[in-house]
Amino acid sequence: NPDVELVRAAAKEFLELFHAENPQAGWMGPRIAAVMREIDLTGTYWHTSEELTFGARVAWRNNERCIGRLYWHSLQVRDLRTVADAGGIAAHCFDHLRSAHNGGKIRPMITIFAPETPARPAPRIWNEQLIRYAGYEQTDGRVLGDPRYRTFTSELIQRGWRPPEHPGAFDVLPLVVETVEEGPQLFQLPGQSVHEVPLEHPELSWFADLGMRWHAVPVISNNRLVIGGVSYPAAPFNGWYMGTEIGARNFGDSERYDLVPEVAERMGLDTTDEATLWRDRALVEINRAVLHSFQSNGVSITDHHTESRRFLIHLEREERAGRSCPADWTWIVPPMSGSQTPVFHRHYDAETQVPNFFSDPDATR
Ligand code: HEM
Ligand code: NRG
Repeated sequence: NPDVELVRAAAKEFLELFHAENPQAGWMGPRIAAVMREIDLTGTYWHTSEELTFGARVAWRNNERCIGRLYWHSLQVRDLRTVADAGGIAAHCFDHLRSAHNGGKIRPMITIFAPETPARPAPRIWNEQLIRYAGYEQTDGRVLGDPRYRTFTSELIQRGWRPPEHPGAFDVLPLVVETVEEGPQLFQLPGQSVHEVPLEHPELSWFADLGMRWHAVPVISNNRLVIGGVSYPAAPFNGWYMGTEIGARNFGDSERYDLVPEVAERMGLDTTDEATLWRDRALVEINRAVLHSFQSNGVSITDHHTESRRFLIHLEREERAGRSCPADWTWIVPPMSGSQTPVFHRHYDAETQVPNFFSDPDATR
């Protein structure tokens, strides 16, 4: 069976890496032999909790798109592989949000639910992140809320989700957890799990009147974690935000909250002439507001200059450890002031390494 051969090869490669980097774990010979027997019998195998923790950390270390990898070794791993029912998964996701928020001092964390096995398909989380805002298509064709989730929002409504009586621009969507036995199940997030930061600007007092806000913790919930030939489709993880993700993309993109024209208008800029760089000037102020508001609310956040410098330190450390560090320039370079950050001015290794996280189109509808 070719599938089983692939699992055997991937398991062997991972266990060799695990033992090479964890000499205290003892000799790998007996462990590899036991895993090969287990794969022959069941088509898969069960990681020890040390293997699981190491595998999740290395998946982060290997992810080409992430600029925040300097702290890969500090990832906290919650082993919840025995949880496979929709209600249990939702409840533990809400715990994850509370515990990762940690009063504002955000902890990088991953919760790993039941793996894919030949005997039983793994549970899945449909949402791209645990906290996402609804996007409602209005009669004039405009969208109230986050246009990125317009289709997802209408599907949830069809499946019985009732939006608030007065829909707003920041309505938190319910979590959808699917298992083979139960099908997709919807869960409203409890208030204590949703921490948000209202936005204000350090100088422009009218900025607060825009009524913008964003959630404190980004928990990506639709990536597949793959370790040594074992696949964990439900393994939500978080770090903290880099300001540009919110200020430049979520608020700046014309397909998202599209705030640049309105802010430029309120700043009194000449928007009839591109050469005044009104877009750039407004974008900077939106990003200042994001960093300022998170900081004054005591919520962890990083700016793109600091994070770029840290990433270069990470690259140096990886090189010193004798490892290549794959990176995708198009994801690493921040979406504003790229050439002002050191990550812009260099090339990166490109080949994909495992363990890793894979964007999983299956998991999102
Ligand atoms: C992507 C920063 C922690 C895994 C990204 C991106 C940024 C970022 C800026 C690009 C996002 C985009 O352009 O949409 C950070 C920071 C962290 C952090 C500042 C603070 C600790 C983590 C952790 C993990 C992780 C803990 C996993 C354990 C990833 C992955 C992607 C990513 C898989 C690609 C996501 C995708 O394909 O959409 N990160 N990250 N990051 N990060 Fe990190
Ligand atoms: N841009 C997305 C989040 C992507 C991942 N970013 C992180 N990940 N910082 C957004 O919601 O804007 N993380 O694990 O910290």
